[in-house]
Amino acid sequence: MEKRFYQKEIETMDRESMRALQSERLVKQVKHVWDNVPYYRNLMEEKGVTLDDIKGIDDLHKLPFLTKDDLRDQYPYGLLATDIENCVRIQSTSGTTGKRVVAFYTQDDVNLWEDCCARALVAVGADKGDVCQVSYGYGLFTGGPGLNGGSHKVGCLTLPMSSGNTDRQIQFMLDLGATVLCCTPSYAAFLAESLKEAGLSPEDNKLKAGIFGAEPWTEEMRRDIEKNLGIKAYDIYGLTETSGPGVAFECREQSGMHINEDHFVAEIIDPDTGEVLPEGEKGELVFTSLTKEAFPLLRYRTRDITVLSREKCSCGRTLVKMKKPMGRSDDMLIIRGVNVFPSQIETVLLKEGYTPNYQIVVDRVNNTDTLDVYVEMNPESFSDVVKDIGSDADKLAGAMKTMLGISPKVHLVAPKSIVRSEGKAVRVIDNRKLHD
Ligand code: DLL
Repeated sequence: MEKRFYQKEIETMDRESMRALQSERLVKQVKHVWDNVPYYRNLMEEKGVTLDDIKGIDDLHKLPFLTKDDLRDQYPYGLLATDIENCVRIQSTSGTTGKRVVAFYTQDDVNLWEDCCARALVAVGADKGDVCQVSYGYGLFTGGPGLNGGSHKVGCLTLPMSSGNTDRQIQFMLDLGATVLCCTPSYAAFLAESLKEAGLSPEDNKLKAGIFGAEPWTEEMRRDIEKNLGIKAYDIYGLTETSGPGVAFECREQSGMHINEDHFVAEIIDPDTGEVLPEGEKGELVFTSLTKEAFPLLRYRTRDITVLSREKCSCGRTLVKMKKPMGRSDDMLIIRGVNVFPSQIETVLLKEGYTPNYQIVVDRVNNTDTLDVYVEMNPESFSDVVKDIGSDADKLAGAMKTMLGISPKVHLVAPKSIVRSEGKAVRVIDNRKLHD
């Protein structure tokens, strides 16, 4: 019979036992942080919280929040909770030098992270004998390494393709008979199109399931990918700060992602007040790690907006489910899987001698994100008609690529031609319509 669970006892644990496990682990995790991370200990002290106040999961709300700014401030070692000699790995967020967050892992941390990814793979039907094509990027990005490790644990034959080189992806997919595909949803859609262009139909590949995440995607996109590749497409969620993919994963029911609650406790808060909201209400997702050695995070504000649900799931898992993230409470954009902040674009413009009058237009064409940046020229360069506007735009695009890691299309426009709004400037127009 097909295996349905990777760690059945945990994945189907009754609520009371899970809360007891979480309580026990939380107390230990908080002590570990208190003893080893002076920065967080200070935050606790400022809030008047001591170790005695944290007796179990019901006391979680007493702890102070951590934000991405804390992580950046403390770059690189400020939140490390173990000697660096005990660490065997770092991973980092996509984005730029200024915005990078570095996460550290001990061997045990890697092990538990890979278990989480293995749970996701087994939930979609992967098993020994499957051929798992991992087409997330390998390297600092967590997607490739995480699913690679999970695939090994399940016993699949792992194809560590990394992203890009579509011809080779297709060649291995077909020649080696890949049955499970792991990549971003936009790359899955692109692969599907490329197969079609090569005159291949869904029956020509052996794929049965795909695990797609790292960026928002819609139900329509899911249906398209399923039809064009002839597979079932599943969502997976995670963030570098909390280890990477596998914090939450979809099961056969395809209606939200089960959170690996034995390793990560989820709360939903009001992003404006920080108040914890009752289960079922929409708000910002906050995670507390329970088992991490090197880089534990207590009450980390993800900025992702979602809803939690404890409705019974037909797959038999009792782990709480989160809906697809419905946007973010900060201004971060995810473009082709890369985290982009409008402020980075502004920094480049100012550095290159432009005014900060700009507008970012993001769209999705043929399932690939596009990034157009409209920038007003200075009156001086505008009157200089002989100047080659095209080469100026290319130069600016190059500088932005260096900062962002992805190439925008830059359009230099006449001074004062970008509409000024009365309130906050509308810096970003996102036409991707990824959410209801
Ligand atoms: O994207 C980890 C990952 C890799 C997840 C592979 C799934 C698959 P970061 O680069 O740190 O880590 O970006 C984390 O990406 O806060 C969300 O805003 C967004 N995100 C991740 N998964 C999803 C998803 C990886 N399934 C940020 N749906 C998170 C929507 C997602 N957004």
